[in-house]
Amino acid sequence: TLRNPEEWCRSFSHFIAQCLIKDFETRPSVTHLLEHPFIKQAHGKEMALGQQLSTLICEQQDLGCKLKTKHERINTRKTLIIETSPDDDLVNLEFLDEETIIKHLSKRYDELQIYTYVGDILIALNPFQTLSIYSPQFSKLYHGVKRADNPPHIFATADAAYQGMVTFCKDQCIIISGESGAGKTESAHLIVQHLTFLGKANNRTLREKILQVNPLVEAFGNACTAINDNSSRFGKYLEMKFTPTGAVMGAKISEYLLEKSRVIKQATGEKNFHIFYYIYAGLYHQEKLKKYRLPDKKPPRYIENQHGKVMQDIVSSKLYKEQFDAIQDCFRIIGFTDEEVNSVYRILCAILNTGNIEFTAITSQHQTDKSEVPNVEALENAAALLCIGPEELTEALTSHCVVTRGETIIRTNTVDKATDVRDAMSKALYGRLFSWIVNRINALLHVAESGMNVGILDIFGFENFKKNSFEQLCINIANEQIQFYFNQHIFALEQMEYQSEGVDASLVEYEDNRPILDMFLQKPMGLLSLLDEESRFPQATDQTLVDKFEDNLRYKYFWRPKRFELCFGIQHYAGKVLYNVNGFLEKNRDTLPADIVVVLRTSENKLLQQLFSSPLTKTGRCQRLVIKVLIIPVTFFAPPPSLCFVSSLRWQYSLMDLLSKMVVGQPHFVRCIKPNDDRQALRFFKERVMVQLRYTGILETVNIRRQGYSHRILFEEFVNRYYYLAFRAHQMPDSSKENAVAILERAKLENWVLGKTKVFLKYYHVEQLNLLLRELIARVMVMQAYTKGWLG
Ligand code: AOV
Ligand code: MG
Repeated sequence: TLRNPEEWCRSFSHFIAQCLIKDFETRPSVTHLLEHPFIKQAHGKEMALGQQLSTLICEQQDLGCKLKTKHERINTRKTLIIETSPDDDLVNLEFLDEETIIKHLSKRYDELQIYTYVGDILIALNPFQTLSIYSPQFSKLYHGVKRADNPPHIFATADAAYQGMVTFCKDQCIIISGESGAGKTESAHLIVQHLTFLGKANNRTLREKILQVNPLVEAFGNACTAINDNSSRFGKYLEMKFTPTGAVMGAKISEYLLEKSRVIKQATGEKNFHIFYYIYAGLYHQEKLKKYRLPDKKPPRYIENQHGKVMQDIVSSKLYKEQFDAIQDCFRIIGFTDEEVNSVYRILCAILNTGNIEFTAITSQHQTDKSEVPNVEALENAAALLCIGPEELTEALTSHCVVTRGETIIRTNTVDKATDVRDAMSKALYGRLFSWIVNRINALLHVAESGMNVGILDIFGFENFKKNSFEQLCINIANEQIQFYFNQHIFALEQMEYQSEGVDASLVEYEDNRPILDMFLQKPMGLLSLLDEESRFPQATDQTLVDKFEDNLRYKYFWRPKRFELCFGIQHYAGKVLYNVNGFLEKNRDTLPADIVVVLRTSENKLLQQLFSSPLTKTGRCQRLVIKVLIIPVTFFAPPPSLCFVSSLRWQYSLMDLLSKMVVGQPHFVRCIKPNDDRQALRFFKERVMVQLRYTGILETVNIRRQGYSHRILFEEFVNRYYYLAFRAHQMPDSSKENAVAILERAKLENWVLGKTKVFLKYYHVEQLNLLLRELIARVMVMQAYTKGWLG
């Protein structure tokens, strides 16, 4: 039912259409299509359209000698060997154990083949060096072709998600996991890069905007840690939105659990969020430190490195200055107004000044709990940048209101209390500013039309430092959740389905981390519930908290070391971690005094007003961030249905949201592996890799991918989806088991299995079926265009 050539072009099987449009960009006339050898052949007889076309495109476009000599091994290092090999997919190996897997990965890593498949899962070894395998030429190579035709690549995963979305009109999600520094964030960037290529809208501006999203939010949400110079200190879920024909039309980003405490304090050898260094160096070079009321002799305390690094280190860094310019470009390209950007800078500089505010005790005969600000300049600077009165700010920092029996009493703050209030204000300002930036990006990249999306999940990786605190606990629990989600998808759900469908497939044993998750999340006696409960008692201390944990958590994954009073240990899926409870209660309470909110609301700065516009509770106090209980529907984790997932409010935006989003899409997994801890290229430490393979269950994954059937499709859905392959368009066959078999046989597939209600397929079957379908649709459409005379 096509009406005109344009429509034909538009609705032509996405893969083919894009290739053609690209190829005919310079000669747009439809009649020119006739000259294309592909069309000539199509007019002729049978052909494997997709395959031939991709070869043609490869030949015609100048992809450079590398791609032309696709089967020629290029031995110079740093150059990808564009040659497929039997160990591209570990599932293909005849003999398999841990040693063999390591041997192959190590050999591949030496040859700079950092990617390897385990069935449909991609293993990515961190190369710790720049590789030349992400150029536009490579994007073209990984575009709608059969996966086995090219070596494994992160682009192939992006392509699989994209093709899955276009072919089945189903949302997809790509889950990237791995420990800190393993390469998740880099992988996420590469996926976004390739998806923008695949979904190439004619709108170049949109593409550029989307590509600026990651650098911008990472400037605010990433920092240098002991493990990774660009460590993500928040979880990020980026959804790329596409039209039904697969053109990119927008993006949406969700943030999870920003590590706000970093603003006020960093562990030894670590740094604050990147943006603070960028802005300080940038303003210094633009000679604007004065305008933003920043000290020019000594960097502000929040970014002063504890190891005596001085002013010069920050301002002489070319990188910081360049990054500041880049961030300004990001803001501009995405569409922030100058006024907004200026407000953002003012708030950042206000935070830096706030950190410089000091307190000293006023001791008089009657009072010992009073404090004052000796360095008024820092306070005045902060107040001026925030457009609030300095007296009001001083009041809010050094005293607080208490309402008892309808009476308001003003109490003074001790030095410690005032310091806490100051830091709480800095954290709140930064946290809210970060959320505002994310929301603003979403508004600027907003798409009204409904479409489909590919989501990319990149969270903070599993962490185990010398000293681990509340932040590491949050990060590691989130990673436990991701591991659980992986296990559910790869093992549990699959095996349950074999049983219920009466399919005989040998069960693979795997390490189930559900008991550890129960220990954290169960109500009312899980670790998080206990923490929330203790946070409610004003008299509670870190000591009472850790005692409470010990008394209540009777799990083999929990222990209390004798030598360290305020510590407890957890046996996580990825290893043992010792946590120090110092500051746990305060961090969990995450309170912001109402007095601060009240004064910030008086600001004349529009952005600041917005940041603090959420309602106060009836008592006049700002709503506390703890002790609100949420129940995550158990359907997120299909079996078993008995468990309730409970979490405090600060988790509302993290795990629950994160998992609920992922659950709706078809998942694709990327497992990042760190080959060494020295961040050195070409160093493959067997032991280190072995540990990661073990705890991520790679060996078990190989087994289940080899024996198992990763795709289980209802007969009805299967017949609806693929009936073209065996029936004529007008036939509309019943969605019966027999018709499903007819399709499978016609497609000449082997090794599939039938259940009671579903077809059980290996991951490569689906790829084959989709390719056949695409070729067929393309063929039909070319023929239609001919019949209508558009091509001749
Ligand atoms: P992460 O996201 O997994 O850690 P990153 O993606 O930040 O780790 O990677 C750490 C570093 O490894 C990067 O800064 C790069 O130097 C290098 N790297 C990773 N992947 C590649 C690649 N494909 N090509 C070149 N270099 C790479 V964390 O966010 O700490 O959990 O919280
Ligand atoms: Mg990261």
